[in-house]
Amino acid sequence: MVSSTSPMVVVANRLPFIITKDKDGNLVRKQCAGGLVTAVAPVVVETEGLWVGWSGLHKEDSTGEIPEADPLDQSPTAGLKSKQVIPVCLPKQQFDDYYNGCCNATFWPLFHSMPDRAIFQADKWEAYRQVNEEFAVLTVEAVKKLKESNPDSVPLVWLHDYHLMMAANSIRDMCDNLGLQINMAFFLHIPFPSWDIMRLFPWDDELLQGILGCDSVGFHVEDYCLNFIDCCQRRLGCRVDREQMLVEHNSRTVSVHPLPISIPYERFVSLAMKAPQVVKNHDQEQLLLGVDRLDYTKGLVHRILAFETLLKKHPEHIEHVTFLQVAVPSRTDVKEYQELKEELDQLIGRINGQFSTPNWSPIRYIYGCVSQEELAAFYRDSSVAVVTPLRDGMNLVAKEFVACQTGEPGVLILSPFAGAGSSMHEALLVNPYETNEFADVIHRALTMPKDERELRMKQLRRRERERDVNFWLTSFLKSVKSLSDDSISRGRL
Ligand code: GDG
Repeated sequence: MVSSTSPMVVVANRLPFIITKDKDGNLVRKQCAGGLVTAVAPVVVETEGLWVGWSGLHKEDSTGEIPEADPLDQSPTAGLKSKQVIPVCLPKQQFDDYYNGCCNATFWPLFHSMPDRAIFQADKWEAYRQVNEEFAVLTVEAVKKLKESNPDSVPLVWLHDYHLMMAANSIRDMCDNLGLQINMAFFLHIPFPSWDIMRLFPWDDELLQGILGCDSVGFHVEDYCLNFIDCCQRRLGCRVDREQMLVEHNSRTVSVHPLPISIPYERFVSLAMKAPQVVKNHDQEQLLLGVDRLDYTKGLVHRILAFETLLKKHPEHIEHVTFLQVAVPSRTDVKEYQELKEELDQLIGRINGQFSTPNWSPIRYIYGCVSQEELAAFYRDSSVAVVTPLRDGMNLVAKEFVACQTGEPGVLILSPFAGAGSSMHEALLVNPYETNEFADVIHRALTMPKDERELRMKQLRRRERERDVNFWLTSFLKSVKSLSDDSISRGRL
């Protein structure tokens, strides 16, 4: 039976920390503060489980050694001993073909319903399959290790994201051959596209079968679940039950679950309560905020054009509103991302040149990563957060913003094309492609009466507090528990 005490093997593209060398050449852990790590690392620690992933080093530069945590380390991974970490080390070229060539050049745009940007290349797909095989071999090693120390346990293997959609069947076959009983789940952090988009991928049948190798499959929202079920039915001819969200494949029944990810809510609240003010504003100046990885799915250009339209339509905001955009460098070695950065630099330069006055510039632009403390202060001190991706699995920034709104209540503007849009009903929803309407919505947010802001923010905060990242994790554990309780794998449709 699966419970939170079943030892867990988390398998993700990356380890929960990066391994680098300090100035003396010693290996050290560098923390990555993502929501996934914060939520899942403690469960791996608690269940004495294992984490399989890429360490940040290539085979050419790695001995496979994992440093222990620094004794002063307070992060969620501090309790993770080096023997609980299984690093995946790949030759640089193979990693590049898998990661840049297939994950980011094919699946990222395709799954975000931007097929014109997707590249389909047989050799990159082959590299993806080989790397997934490598992950599968190391995952089975992890399962063996857990079984040695606890022979009666049924480990729970949890595969994460679009990097690992082809590992499950190999893991299952190898475990079956060795007589090792496991439960296996997959969670996708990005959208799952409709059949019309998925069918463009030349090897869509293999991919779907790859995911169906798991017992349980999770997506952020119901729409993505239904897209997946639809693809399985139409491409593979599977029998499906949309109401119960079940798919029958190879005499097994796979259960599908909407599991909306969230944030460590209380952590953001306490960061916001403690953080000093970092943005110095003139009296009565309002701050609009955008925080994103610099990625074409995040709709940065559309947002800035809407802000320009606002300044033209409502010149009363000139010198009274500043737009602060934090853009975290991402995939900087990829041409498309370099071009997007160029486009943004030019656009922001043009708008600042056109509207700036001696004491004010409309856009403050940070190209880089700020600390989480600073980020919490930005969230807290902004009047309006503009979270308007063209497409996004969930979007955690929207949730972090409301958690940090501990002072004067602000307004969240949200795109309906983010997973978060399907539950954060009190946000102002806007289609980022409709520039004029978008500008009007920003104006409405900036001029919204306090009682309306309060009402909306209170409800948004209550929902996010109740449905935080622990709620997500508990829901996931419940979904895999019901799996073994119902013996779904014997076929129930
Ligand atoms: C993928 C899916 C899904 C951003 N700037 C800074 C910074 N951040 C942090 C934010 C937030 C995270 O990065 C971004 O999370 P998102 O959810 O917005 O987006 P992706 O990175 O695309 O994540 C997404 C997510 O997976 C989880 O399943 O929601 O849809 O695409 O946590 O706070 N953090 C710091 N400095 C910054 O400058 N410290």
